[in-house]
Amino acid sequence: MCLYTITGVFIEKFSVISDRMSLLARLFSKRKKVKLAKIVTLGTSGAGKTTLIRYLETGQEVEETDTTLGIDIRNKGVKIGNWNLSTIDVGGQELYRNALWGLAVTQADGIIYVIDGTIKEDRDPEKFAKSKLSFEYMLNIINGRKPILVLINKQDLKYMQPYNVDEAIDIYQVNQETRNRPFYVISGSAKFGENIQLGMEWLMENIESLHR
Ligand SMILES: Nc1nc2c(ncn2[C@@H]2O[C@H](COP(=O)(O)OP(=O)(O)OP(=O)(O)O)[C@@H](O)[C@H]2O)c(=O)[nH]1
Ligand SMILES: [Mg+2]
Repeated sequence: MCLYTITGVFIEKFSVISDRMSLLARLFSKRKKVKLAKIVTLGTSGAGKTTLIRYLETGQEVEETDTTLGIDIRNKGVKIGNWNLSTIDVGGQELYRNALWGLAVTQADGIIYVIDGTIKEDRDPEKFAKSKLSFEYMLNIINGRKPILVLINKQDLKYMQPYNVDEAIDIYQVNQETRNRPFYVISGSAKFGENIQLGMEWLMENIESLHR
């Protein structure tokens, strides 16, 4: 009898607590779920990959950066909407390209390929050839479904007359149909954050549709 009463009170209290817990659970489930994704930045040395990541982390103009030696992985350093992004920033020097790019892209949900728009064929044919070669290298190592945001960077350096989007698409042959890939090409400035949000929105939408 006594045991029954105690058990009855316990059950009653437990059901009140569990009701409250389910209310909390329902409230929390209404909050947008935080999602995780991994972004890899690729491009020749000096193109602006690290600068771009610093901009995404801080939203502020980026001061000088050091060249990346090897791979710099930062966990959840970048937040965009309800996404937490881990960034895998790979050095663009040839040594790292050959040894590490292939490894890094296997981890990627999305790729940001940064091209220094001020590297032009007439001004610096050697750097230009290297820049084109690196772009082709990247396409050869990436699985065709992963979205690739291409940033034609350093548009703030007006006096250098950087390539615009149409010129870059033509020169680097960034053609969605012939290359059969999800590309999006933007021109902008990693240093000042120009146009970066637009590009990131496209990238996250495409990553999201792959996750569905
Ligand atoms: N004016 C201008 N300078 C930039 C921009 N993005 C990068 N830079 C400069 O370009 C140089 C190289 O930038 P990084 O971001 O270190 O280049 P990276 O691609 O990470 O190079 P590696 O680490 O060697 O592969 C630095 O002096 C940056 O300040 C930009 O949008 N505008
Ligand atoms: Mg770097």
